[in-house]
Amino acid sequence: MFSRRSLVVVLAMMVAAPARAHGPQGMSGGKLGDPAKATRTVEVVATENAFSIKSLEVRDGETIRFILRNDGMDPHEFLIGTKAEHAEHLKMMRAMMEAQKKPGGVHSHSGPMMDHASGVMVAPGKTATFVWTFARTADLEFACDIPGHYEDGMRGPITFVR
Ligand SMILES: [Cu+2]
Repeated sequence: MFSRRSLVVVLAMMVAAPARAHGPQGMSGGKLGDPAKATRTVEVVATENAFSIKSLEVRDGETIRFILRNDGMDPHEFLIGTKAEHAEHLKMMRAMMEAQKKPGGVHSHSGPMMDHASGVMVAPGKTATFVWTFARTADLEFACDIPGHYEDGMRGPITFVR
């Protein structure tokens, strides 16, 4: 398993990136929303390794303000994407963590993964907000794709009620 130190180093770099919201390129399920159009607020608390919500029901076109509070000791993220996209993102995260463990490993993190916002990464003790407008998508999930966390159950289905 990855050490807590390497996790914190990698994630600290990610959190320090200019765009706080991040997600891999091509994640689907909608787009970043206009905060003025948010019609609902959903509060989510993250701990090791679980979210306070187990599933989420949304309407096609609905704009939701998510407030993610990290009550844990590790960084956590809350990302929206399909099951397949989370699996792909998880692979990238693992590769980054492996690179970090090698001598002279990665010292910076940039690239497409940081350029697209489909969620937020939150440091321990912090709270972050992001607004998302949903578009009907099959197999949509919210999840924390930090290696180990997704597997521990930091994920839940997003279903469209109409
Ligand atoms: Cu997590």
